[in-house]
Amino acid sequence: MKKELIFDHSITVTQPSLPNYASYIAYVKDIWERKWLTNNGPLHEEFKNRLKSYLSTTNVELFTNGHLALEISLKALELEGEVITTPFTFASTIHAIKNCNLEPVFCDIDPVTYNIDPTKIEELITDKTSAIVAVHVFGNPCELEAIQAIATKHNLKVIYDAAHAFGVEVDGNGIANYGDVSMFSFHATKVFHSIEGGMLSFSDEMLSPILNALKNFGITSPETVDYIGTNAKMNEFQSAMGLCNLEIVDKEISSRKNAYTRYMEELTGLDDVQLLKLPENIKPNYAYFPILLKDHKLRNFLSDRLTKYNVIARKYFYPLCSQFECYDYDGNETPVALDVSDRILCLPMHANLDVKEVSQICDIIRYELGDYSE
Ligand code: T4K
Repeated sequence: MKKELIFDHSITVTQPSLPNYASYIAYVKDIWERKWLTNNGPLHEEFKNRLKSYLSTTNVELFTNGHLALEISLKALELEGEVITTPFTFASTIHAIKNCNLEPVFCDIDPVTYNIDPTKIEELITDKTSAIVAVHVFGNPCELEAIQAIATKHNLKVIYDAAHAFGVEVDGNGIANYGDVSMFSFHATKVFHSIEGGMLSFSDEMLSPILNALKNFGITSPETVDYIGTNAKMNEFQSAMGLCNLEIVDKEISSRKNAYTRYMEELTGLDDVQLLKLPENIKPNYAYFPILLKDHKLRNFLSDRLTKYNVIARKYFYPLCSQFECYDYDGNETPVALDVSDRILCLPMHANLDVKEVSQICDIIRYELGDYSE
C-alpha cells in the first residue's frame, strides 16, 4: 500500500449527476399547482417528445424503470419458447426473459467487445426460438447488421437491452433505431437518468397502444381491460428530473470523455491489463470503463486493493447470469463469457470524476500491479 495514494473519500464506480436545483424545483412547483402527479401527465408527454428529438427516433414510450420496460416489451411482442441471449449482463435482462415464461438460451460473447457473438447465434436456433435479446454491454453497440441478418433469415424478433447505451450513435444513426425494440435505463447510475426510469424505442408504431396498456394494468378504456398488465408508469417527478437532465447530458458525456481519455493515456500498454477499444464509427457515451485483467486471481487482488484506497471498482458482470443460484444453468456453456466475467473490473467512471482523480487511480493500479506476486 502506498499511503499517499489513499483517497480521503469514496470514489464509487458511478455517481449520478444532478441538474441545477432551482430548475428541478421550478418543475416541482408546477406539479404542486397542477396536482397531476402520474398517469401520462404533461411533463411525461413533454419528456417523451424531447427524447424523440434528442435521440432522433420516432416511437418511444416511458416506464417507471428499465427492467419493467424490457419485460413489457417481451410481452408486447407475444414471444414464445426460446430466446437467444447473452449471460454477460445485469440480472435484469435474464429475469425479464424468465418472468415472461421464456427460456433463455445462452450464446457466447465476443472476447473483444463482450457483446453477444453473432457467429455463434445460428447454431442455437431451434424451431422454438422466437427472438434474440442482445445487450449493448457498457454502451458499446452489438454487431447490428449481423444480428439483423440472422433475425430476418429465421424470422426472429430482435430486442436490444440498451440500458447502457443512451445517446450512442452508429454511423451517425441513433442506437434507438435498431432492432424491433430497444430498452434504455434511466436509473440514477446511468449516463442519463430520471432517478429511476426506462424507455422503449420501437420500429412498429402499432406497439404503442399495447405498451401503454401493459404498463397501466392492461386497461384500454375505462371499462375495458384487454391484457394482464402491470403498473410501470413513469411519474411526473421522474419526468421532471429527466427533462432537467436532458439539458446537461451533453456536458455529462463530454466530462466522461475527459476521464476516459485520461484512463486510456495512462493504462494503454500496461502489462496484464486489456482495455475495451471503441469502434471508430460510433459516437460513444463513455458509460463504463471496464478493464480485463490477466486472470481471476489478479482481478480479485486488484479489486480488493483498490477498495483499501477507497476506490470502489465493480465486477460488472460477475458472476454470469447463467451461474445465478436462482437458475439451473452453470455457465460452462459459454466459455468466453465465463472467462471475461472472471477477469472483468469496471473502474470508476462518471462526470464528477476529476482527471486528477483518474490519474491517482491509475497510479494505484500501476503500483499495486507491480506489487503483485502470483
Ligand atoms: N439491463 C442492464 C444491462 C442493466 O445494466 C440494467 C441496470 C438493467 C437492464 C435494468 O435497468 P433499471 O431497471 O435499473 O432501470 C446498478 C443499477 O442499480 C442498475 O440500474 C444497473 N443496471 C447496474 C449495472 O448497476 P448495482 O446493484 O450495482 O447498484 P448500486 O446501488 O450498488 O450502485 C452502484 C454505485 O453507484 C454505488 O457504489 C454508488 C453509486 N450510487 C448509486 C445510487 C443508486 C450513487 O452514487 N447514488 C445513487 O443514488 O446496480
